[in-house]
Amino acid sequence: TTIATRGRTLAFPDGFIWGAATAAYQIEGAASEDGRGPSIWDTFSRTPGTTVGGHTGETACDHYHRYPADVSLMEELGLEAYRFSVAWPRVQPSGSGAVNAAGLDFYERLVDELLEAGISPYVTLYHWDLPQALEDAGGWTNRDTAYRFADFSRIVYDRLGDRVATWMTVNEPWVSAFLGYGMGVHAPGRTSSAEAFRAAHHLLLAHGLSVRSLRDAGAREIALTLNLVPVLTPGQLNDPSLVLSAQDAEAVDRVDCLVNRQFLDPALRGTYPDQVLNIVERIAGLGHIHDGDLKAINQPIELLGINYYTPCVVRSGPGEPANPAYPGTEDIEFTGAYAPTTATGWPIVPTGLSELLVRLARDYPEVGLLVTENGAAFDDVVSDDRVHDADRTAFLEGHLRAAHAAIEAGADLRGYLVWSLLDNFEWAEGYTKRFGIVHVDFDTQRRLLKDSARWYREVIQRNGLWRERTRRPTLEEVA
Ligand code: GBH
Repeated sequence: TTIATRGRTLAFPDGFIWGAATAAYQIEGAASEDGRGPSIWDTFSRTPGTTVGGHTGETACDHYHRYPADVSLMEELGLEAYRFSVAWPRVQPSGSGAVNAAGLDFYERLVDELLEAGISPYVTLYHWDLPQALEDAGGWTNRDTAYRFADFSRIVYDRLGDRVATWMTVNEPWVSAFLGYGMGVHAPGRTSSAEAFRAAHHLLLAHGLSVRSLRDAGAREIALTLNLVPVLTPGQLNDPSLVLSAQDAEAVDRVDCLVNRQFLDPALRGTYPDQVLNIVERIAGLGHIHDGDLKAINQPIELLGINYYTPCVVRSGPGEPANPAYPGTEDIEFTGAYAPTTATGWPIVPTGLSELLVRLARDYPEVGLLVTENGAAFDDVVSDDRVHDADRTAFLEGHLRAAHAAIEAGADLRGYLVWSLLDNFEWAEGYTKRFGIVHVDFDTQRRLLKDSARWYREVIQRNGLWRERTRRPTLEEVA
């Protein structure tokens, strides 16, 4: 790919897609309206001690009622694509069988509103809000859930497939499995490593079965979205060419296998890495992986969705206390990084994105790449109806420069979707962490464009960045 660099613009390829993303439970609210059934996130967040401040998605951004105004905002920002998720319990209140017409109607209205505004809808079919009835039957530890998901996918496709071109199956199966069933900090709040591995496999199976049923129905652009994580040692953060000791190299490889290749390899190659199989066998046994599953999971897809926030920094042991999100790494130390962090405490490492994209292009050359989430929480301050979030703009700019570098190095990156359009219900953090480029006042539901949104609008307009870095904020502005 050669990229035109017109004058002072660092241009992205023609046709590069600019957009923003959200997820149903994080923005919709209206949790018990129009026949929506309960999801595991309703149950979990209503359980004392699970979310900061006891916050729930009961009202969230009230997007269920305010979607026309929100689409107008997107139009004002010049978004070309909007990635949202469909709440399974809105469409099938008990996860199987009866369809709730009002649920499908809502997504149809939203899609029509987007199309009228000239914005392409990118539909995610599962962003963590499993119908509670399915959880009561074992949730993602139950193989049957994968088949129910394929049915649900087909129901949504049959209603919207004539208007929606891009379909995404499951969002971040690693998070669902290991934070939901292993570590217990996400719904359904279970804490079993064995269950986490079974859930991971069934989420992959759900992806494969869903691709199959979407494809049979005529879908042309299908994606799997993963949280992908560059794994490296503290030393490599400072010097990427550093040669690692055999023990450190093995530690990096094992964590990479668990968080990245456990999902990439089955979906894109039809295999599990041996490292993963060894750990799964030891912790969960292999009985849940049936003959033919890897073939079912390995369906051709057009796009890989990449959610990138921060790298994972590790070195060889001692891993005390053990990291409950990574079973099988008791002899590995998760060190974190000495880098500036966002409000969630995640180190800011833009080069992680370019490394990731270049590596994916090399190791999985068949699939197109799309950044489906990238963004950051900061402690925004509203004054005089403005939010001067220079830190967020700098974060986004740094990561877009990294994305641009990866394209120049040959990565087939098709677009970039910022997380998130709106401040929203940030899962276990409740409303205390704001990722939006649009500020939301959760008392009044008033929306306010942050400075980062105004900046993003200009980036979209010029299909690129400025060659010279945006002026750094002064100390007074940061204070
Ligand atoms: C995404 O998940 C979700 O798809 C989205 O719904 C969510 O709102 C958004 O990110 C922001 O959280 O503590 O340094 O080890 C992100 C998955 C998994 C990314 C945990 C950061 C921990 C980093 N996250 N990971 S660290």
